[in-house]
Amino acid sequence: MTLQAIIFDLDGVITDTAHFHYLAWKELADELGVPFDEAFNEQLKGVSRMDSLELILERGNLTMSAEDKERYAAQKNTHYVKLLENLTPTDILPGIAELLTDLKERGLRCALASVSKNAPTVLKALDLLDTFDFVVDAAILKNSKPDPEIFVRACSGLGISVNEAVGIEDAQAGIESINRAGIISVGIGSGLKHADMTLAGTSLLSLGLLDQLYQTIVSRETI
Ligand code: B16
Ligand code: MG
Repeated sequence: MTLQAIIFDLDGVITDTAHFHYLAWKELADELGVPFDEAFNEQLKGVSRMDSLELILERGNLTMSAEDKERYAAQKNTHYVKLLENLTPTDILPGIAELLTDLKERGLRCALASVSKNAPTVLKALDLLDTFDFVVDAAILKNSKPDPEIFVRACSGLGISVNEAVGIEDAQAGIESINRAGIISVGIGSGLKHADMTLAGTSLLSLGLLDQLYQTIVSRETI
């Protein structure tokens, strides 16, 4: 078996929009009087907009009508989209452009597995819209990460099986999603559990390293 594709998370792997999500949620949480910090924000990574709002309301012991939830979620999104206006290709995280070029040259494919409905806007701002062979449509997802749905869909979209890919994520929910899909997982950042390999930052990523990880795990499993 050989490695056929790399599946990327967006926020925190391709670019640091994770910080923009943080700023937009923080402003809303402050308005609602709900304590909000980086540690709590970790729980929102890879979680859909509405599920994120539910977690914030739960933390503040707040209840509100479905109508108000829609309004607050839209308010957060307007702020987030405003922050995206500053995004340019220089915001692609270190090592990612090189990795994308290398995998194309080697004939491998790549997919994007982001639960963000703004993913196409972000890719456009980064000038990466045509780079990905398949982008999972966040609008049709039934479940946020850590459910494996998004990574399974990414493999189906590429026409490969889950044991022919490596997935890269910066959030714990994302690592769980990759693992539950049966895909080899690479974590970016600190404090991540259960990843097959963890790197401190995207600059440490290389196709050689991912291929080596893949070969090591596949050969171990076929013994
Ligand atoms: P939107 P990912 C996720 O993207 C973010 O990590 C998460 O913080 C955000 O709430 C979610 O997208 C939904 O984003 O509000 O833009 O639809 O990590 O899966 O790339
Ligand atoms: Mg992420």
